[in-house]
Amino acid sequence: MNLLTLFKLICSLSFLVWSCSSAAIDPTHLSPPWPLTTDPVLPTQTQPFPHAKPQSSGGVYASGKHNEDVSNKILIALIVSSTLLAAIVLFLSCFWICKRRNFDKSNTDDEENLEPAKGISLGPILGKVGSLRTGSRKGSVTVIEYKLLVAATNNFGEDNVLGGGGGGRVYKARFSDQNLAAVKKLQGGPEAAREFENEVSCLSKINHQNVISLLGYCIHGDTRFLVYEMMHNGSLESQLQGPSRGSTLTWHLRMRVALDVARGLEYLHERCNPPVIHRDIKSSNILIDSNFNAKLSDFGLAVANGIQNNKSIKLSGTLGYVAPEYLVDGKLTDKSDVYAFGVVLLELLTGRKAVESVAPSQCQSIVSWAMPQLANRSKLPGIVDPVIRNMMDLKHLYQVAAVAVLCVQPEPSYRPLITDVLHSFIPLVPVELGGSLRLPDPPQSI
Ligand SMILES: Nc1ncnc2c1ncn2[C@@H]1O[C@H](COP(=O)(O)OP(=O)(O)OP(=O)(O)O)[C@@H](O)[C@H]1O
Ligand SMILES: *[C@@H]1O[C@H](CO)[C@@H](O)[C@H](O)[C@H]1NC(C)=O
Ligand SMILES: *[C@@H]1O[C@H](CO)[C@@H](O)[C@H](O)[C@H]1NC(C)=O
Ligand SMILES: CC(=O)N[C@H]1CO[C@H](CO)[C@@H](O)[C@@H]1O
Ligand SMILES: [Mg+2]
Repeated sequence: MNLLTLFKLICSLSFLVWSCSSAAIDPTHLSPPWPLTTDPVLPTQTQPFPHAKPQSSGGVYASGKHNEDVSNKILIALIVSSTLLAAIVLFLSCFWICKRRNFDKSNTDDEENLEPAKGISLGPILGKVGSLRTGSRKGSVTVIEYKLLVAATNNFGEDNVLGGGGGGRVYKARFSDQNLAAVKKLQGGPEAAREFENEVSCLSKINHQNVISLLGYCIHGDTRFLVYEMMHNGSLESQLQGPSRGSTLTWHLRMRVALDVARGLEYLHERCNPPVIHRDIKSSNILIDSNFNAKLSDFGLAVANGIQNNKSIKLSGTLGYVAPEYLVDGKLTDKSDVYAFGVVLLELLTGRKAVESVAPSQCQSIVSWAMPQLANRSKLPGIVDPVIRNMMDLKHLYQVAAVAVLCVQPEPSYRPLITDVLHSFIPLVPVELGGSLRLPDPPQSI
């Protein structure tokens, strides 16, 4: 609504007030002073009808019964006009509040849009950390000053190390009391540079609850830094193989991790355009936040599905998780991620590592170890991680084992799509953890 129509509305309303009151009260019968003209709130009412006042002030005094009638009319007129007045005031203030709100909103939108352009200072990253926590905005990635990283990580001190893998170490960074982040330091040649570029371009386009958020990056000489949201409960691998040995991971939490990973992969495979293949799904690349949300990380190897089967894509991945057809022929599809998901599922079920060393210089993959026992219902409970053994519904265990068997099929076309996997996990995860399972009263521990 524009201001002109508003003005017209007010004018017609005030005219209505005036004509109502003059209809109820014959001005010639009024005793002075004319009540409405003394009202300072509606000074304009005398303007369009200047004759009203002289008429009223020169009015004839009535008496007796007729006088009572007149004061009744005045009362009615007063009630009607003050009601209308109140309505107008209310309407105007509503309109004003709405206008203000819209104005404020568009203002903050502008600020948000400008934010990434400002770059390079502490302000944007802190704002970004804050806004990503609410999960609202599709982030573009900020360049972060090197000296800021040095200060936040205590000069990359030993005490700040969160972990380390093939690429480099990961440090805890504290930008302020509230704002923690994880900084991955990548050193090395063109290989690392390519993975860095790949990860930045891939993650800056993705905003999903089960994919890690990239807050920013930094290039300092030969060294590159990726700054991620902090994942307080570390990786799935450290949860399973670390000091707690998976004892904090109940059956339902494990099912939730599987569901979250499937959700992240479903997003990459089915809802990204072009579809993305992660290529490095493994328990150390599944990170867990303080609410026990699981998210996918390490997109350095991720490729768009369009360039699959390109022989010049270097064969890479992690032993134990790589699908056989990819290892043998370099054939790469979304089913390679499904295979790796199956391996992670076996880790969740059994608590074992993807590759165990059974003898000096001899390894056994979890797939070849578990396969013969997964298909036999009487053997299955025996291979479940001892810390959760006998703590789940057996029917659920059979179902999860069946999904795992399908995912690690050597023939890719026998493996399910991640969408099908995702839908089979939803009924196994309690409602409070993001699934659809309603636990009986009293609630079992989750
Ligand atoms: N955003 C994060 N928040 C908290 N901890 C993290 C974060 N990113 C990584 N880590 C920790 O750092 C460890 C090392 O991660 P990194 O990705 O460098 O190595 P990796 O996954 O073990 O092996 P690879 O180099 O093959 O990926 C992880 O296992 C995890 O414990
Ligand atoms: C295969 O990948 C290389 C580099 O990764 C690229 O130059 C080439 O065009 C790709 N070929 C096809 C058919 O996509
Ligand atoms: C399943 O395992 C049990 C006990 O180990 C064994 O007796 C049985 O023959 C197995 N069944 C099949 C179908 O392999
Ligand atoms: C199982 C586990 O490690 N849980 C921890 C996850 O992180 C939160 C917040 O840091 C801790 O309170 C939990 O104990
Ligand atoms: Mg990793």
